[in-house]
Parts: sequence; structure tokens; C-alpha cells
Amino acid sequence: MSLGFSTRAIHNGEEPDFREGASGDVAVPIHLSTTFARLKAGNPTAGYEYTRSLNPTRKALEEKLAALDGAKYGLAFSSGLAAASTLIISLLKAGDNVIGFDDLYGGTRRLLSNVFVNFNISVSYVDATVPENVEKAISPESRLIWIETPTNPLLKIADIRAIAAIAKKHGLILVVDNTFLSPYFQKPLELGADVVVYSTTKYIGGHSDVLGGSIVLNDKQLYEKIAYNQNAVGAVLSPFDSYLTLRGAKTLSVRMEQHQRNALALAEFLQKQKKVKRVLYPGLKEHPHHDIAVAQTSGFGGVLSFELEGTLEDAESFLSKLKLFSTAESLGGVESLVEIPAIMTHASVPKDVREINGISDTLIRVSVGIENTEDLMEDFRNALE
Ligand code: P1T
Repeated sequence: MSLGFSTRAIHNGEEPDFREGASGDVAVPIHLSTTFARLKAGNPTAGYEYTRSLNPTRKALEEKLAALDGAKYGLAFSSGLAAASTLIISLLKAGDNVIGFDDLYGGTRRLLSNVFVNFNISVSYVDATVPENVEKAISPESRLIWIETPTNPLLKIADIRAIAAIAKKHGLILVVDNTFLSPYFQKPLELGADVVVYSTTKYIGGHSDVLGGSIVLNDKQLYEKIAYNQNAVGAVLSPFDSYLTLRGAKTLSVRMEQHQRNALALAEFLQKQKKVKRVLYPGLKEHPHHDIAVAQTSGFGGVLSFELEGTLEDAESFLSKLKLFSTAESLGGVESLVEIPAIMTHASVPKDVREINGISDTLIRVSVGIENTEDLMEDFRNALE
């Protein structure tokens, strides 16, 4: 029987244990033990040796994460960037080239451009909203295509099917960062991606109280390489954080529906405001890639960005007037957040690159929470006035 998304989110990885001596917990316990005793030296108990290598709470989460994407394998890490780092270490070597979307999360861009460059891994950034740009950038050294869709913070959409076909044609691996939509709204593996990466800090955890990252995939050989490095590098998710992420993931579907309802209402409201220059939300018909979004996702998520008329000071002043939206980095939690990418999440992206890409000083990113729609709209109305 193939189970629905919400059923998998609740049950997968957490089947009660009815074996002799087990207690039948309906929520997987937090196994804090760092090491596991064995009756015989050469015979690890149920495969458990040491928590960095394998831990029962993390294993439950990894099974759940795989199930959410309909994937064969899942791996959990101590942050989204820890997942990204382990993935790069597993798939690339010195001399290789990555083709990256030019609007990646600032931290991912920093990791590629400022850290892995020291290991002689080069990056070519392209506007991946046009798949031909990706193909044109391919060189003999290219190994990997790394995209986010929608992007952070401009909500650009890349056509995953088209880019997967290009990757396949040239023997490259396609990685999709699916943090913004979560597996509830988008399943990149089904669209042809090879590897999906998440900051589970965001929607999957969902409550702004646990940092984490994950990788899901179907290819056994790639999985074994990444799993080897998960242990060898050691950036694993702790048992307590695995528990919090398991707990958050169970309500992903109901949260995503309310995030989306609120985001669409706010986007439509902002479109009508004189002080707002432009609104970026893939759920709006006016969004330049709305049709691709419709074709590859089952929803548009809870993040939108908009540009205010005026200066950076005006944008800061607007944020300070909001009462229900905290000014803070991050996204995907139940509470609404706002931020100015140019001086916050994307401050590490050089100013000239930000300007070319359209991240102006008055661009405001909103992570719309799951509060009552009318309260959020009223807060925005008052702050704009
Ligand atoms: O913060 P961490 O869990 O390490 O995840 C990094 C990351 C990866 N990918 C995307 C698309 C992200 O948005 C992030 C983290 N982003 C923020 C903290 C932010 O405010 O945009």
C-alpha cells in the first residue's frame, strides 16, 4: 500500500517496537548514548557502535526524511551547510567545477566561492531560469549543477526537468536545494534530480528551535559515498536535534498549507500598495516563472520578497513598525519573520553581485508564519501607513 504524505510524515521511521523487552513508544525516544555496548566484541548490537556512525533517533529521522521525498535514502546533518559541505566533499575533487544558480542562499555561495575554492574547486554562476545558460556554462571540468528553486531571496524558478535532462546528457550530477518548498510542495527526485539537499532548520523542523540539514537520494553508490563521509567528516545531527526534527516533520503538511494561504494573501495585498515597487511570489500569476512553478510543484510555499520605495533606512523603519513579524534571519518557522537580505542573510554576497542580481537595499524578504491571516495583513497595513 502506498501511503499519503501526511501518513508517512507521522508514521515512517517511528513504527512502535513490540519486541520482547521493548516498550512500544509511539514517539521514538531520544537515544543520548554516544556508544553502544555489545555482548561479543566483534558483534555490534543491532548494528549500533558509536553515535557518530549510527544512532537510533537519527536513523528514525533519516527514514522519515527519505519517506517524505519518496526517496530510498536519507541522511541527517548538523546544519544545512554541513549537509552541503559533506555533499561537496563526497562528490568532487580538486580541479572539478560546479555550475551554480546565481541566486543561491548567501551561505551556500560563500561555501562554494570562499571555502571550496581553496581546495581548487571552481564555481561558474549562471541565471538558471534559462536552462540554456546552464548548458552553455558546462566545461570539461564540470561535475555538478547546484540549483535552488525557488531561490533565496528572489524567488526565481528553475525548470528542474529541463536542467535534469541537460545534466543527464552531459553526465553531470544535479543537486537541488529544496529548502523553500519542502517535500510537501516539490519532489525534485521525481523531476529528475539526482540529489536533494535541505536546511531542515526551516520548514521541516518548522519551529525555529533546531538547526539541521539533510540529503535524500535514490542512487545507492552515491548514498554510500555520502554516508561514508557523514561518519568520516562527522557533521552529524545530534540525538536531541533529531528528536526535535522528527517532531516538527509530523505536522509539515498542515503547516505548509497555512504558510501558503497566508503568503498568497499577503502577496496579493502588497501588489496593491503604492509604496511597494514589486512583489516576488511564484504563486502570483504575474510572476515571470509562474507557469513552470505550476508545472513542477503542488504549491508555492510561504516565502515572498518585495521591494519598497525609498532607501535602506525606509526599509529598516518599516520593519521596526511591524509587531507580529520579528526582524530576524531564517525562515520556515511557525512565526512570521522579515529581513533585509542586503544587510542580513546575503551580506556576504559582494555588493556588485547583489546589485547585478537584483538584491537591492530595499528588498524585504518575508517568511510568512501560520498566524491568523487577518492579523498579519493588519500588521502590514499599519506599518506601511
Ligand atoms: O542555516 P543552515 O541550516 O546551515 O542552512 C543553510 C541554508 C541552505 N539552503 C537554503 C536555501 C537556506 O535558506 C539556508 C539557510 N538560510 C537562512 C538562514 C536564511 O535566512 O536564508
